Amino acid sequence: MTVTQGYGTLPVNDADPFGHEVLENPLPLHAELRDAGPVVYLTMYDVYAFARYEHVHAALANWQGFQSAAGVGLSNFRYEKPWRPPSLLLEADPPRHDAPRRVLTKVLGPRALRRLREGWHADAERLVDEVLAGGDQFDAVTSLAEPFPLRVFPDAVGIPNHGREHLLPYGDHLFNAFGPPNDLVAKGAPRAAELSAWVNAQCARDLLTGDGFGAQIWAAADRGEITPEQAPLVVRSLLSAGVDTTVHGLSAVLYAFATHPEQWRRLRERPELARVAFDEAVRWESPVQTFFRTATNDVRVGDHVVPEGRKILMFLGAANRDPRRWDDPDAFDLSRDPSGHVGFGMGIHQCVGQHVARLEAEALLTALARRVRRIELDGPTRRHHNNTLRAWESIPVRVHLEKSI
Ligand code: OVM
Repeated sequence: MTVTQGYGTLPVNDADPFGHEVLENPLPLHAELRDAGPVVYLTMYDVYAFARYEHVHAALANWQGFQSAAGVGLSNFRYEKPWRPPSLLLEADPPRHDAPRRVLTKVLGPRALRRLREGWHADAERLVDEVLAGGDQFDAVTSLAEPFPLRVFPDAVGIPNHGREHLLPYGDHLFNAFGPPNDLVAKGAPRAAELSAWVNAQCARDLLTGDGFGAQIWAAADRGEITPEQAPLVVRSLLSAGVDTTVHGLSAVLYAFATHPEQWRRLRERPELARVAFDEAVRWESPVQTFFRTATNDVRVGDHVVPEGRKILMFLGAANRDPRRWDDPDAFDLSRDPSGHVGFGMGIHQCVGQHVARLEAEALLTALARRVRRIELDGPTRRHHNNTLRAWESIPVRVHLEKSI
């Protein structure tokens, strides 16, 4: 329900953005929120919401006015104890945020990734060969989008093999925990301590291989760029933000191609479009749908004021399909320029791992495009509901192979 649209009155909305109906299909709520005005009050959670591109973008770019240190979930760290020690990156502001950020910017930067490129492309070719050897019908989520990041990323971080099955459930719970304490959080709660303890244990220096991202973070501590107390938490950020996000990003781009055969043809003609395709899928699907910020002052938005200390929910997915910013926003289209989308965030917190994600996508898409002429849905898809992530549980596909390879 949307009421009170009179002059000077704040638009309100009674929907539950974390309810199953919205998680199954958030697009109608997104349109409602964008159209209601630049800021909307969400009665269910006593928080404010931005859903238009202009306002989401501006707020994300303004860390002074919209802080992250009070948490980027519903829980306000000014009043509530966080369920795990706050992230030094995601849940921090300058100046504390900056040293850890500088370290990861270098460790995950385009130059640093060059040494991984060849190996990841070969890994993608091998995985695609294995999957296609099993037949022309498979699940794009469980056969490609999940196994590929799990094959390359934990090795790149340098964690041991044992226990890697904990990574996805940990991430799923973490991203649920940014939302309200609903059934999705309750579902993950029984294992949260165990999963958290396992993840924390993988951040210790002596468990990490000598040449991975993890070791490089510890080397930065040796150089005094961060403290030895900060190093394990920075490694934890990789294990927190680097697995589920890429799995659902890859699911998004595979679903997009399975439902847009003309775009797949285009990619096959010009495989160098793989990276643009991935960014367009991140815009189109917004695997990370929402994060909160907290107002550090009374902030004026149009005729309204968001009071100091209050939470504002940033609808990244709604901004990424705002017709005020994008032509034909619901179209997945490789000929558009998707840059400027807020699917990776914007400003000082913008995804520091985005080059890693793009490299994974490029490797998997080019390997698939080499061998697959056509990819199409082969049965009903199923969504996976998460308080923060827009995710697929199952995307059954059928492929038509290139004959000569
Ligand atoms: C972190 C973290 C966790 C989840 C998401 C994220 C999307 C970062 O622990 O730093 O960014």
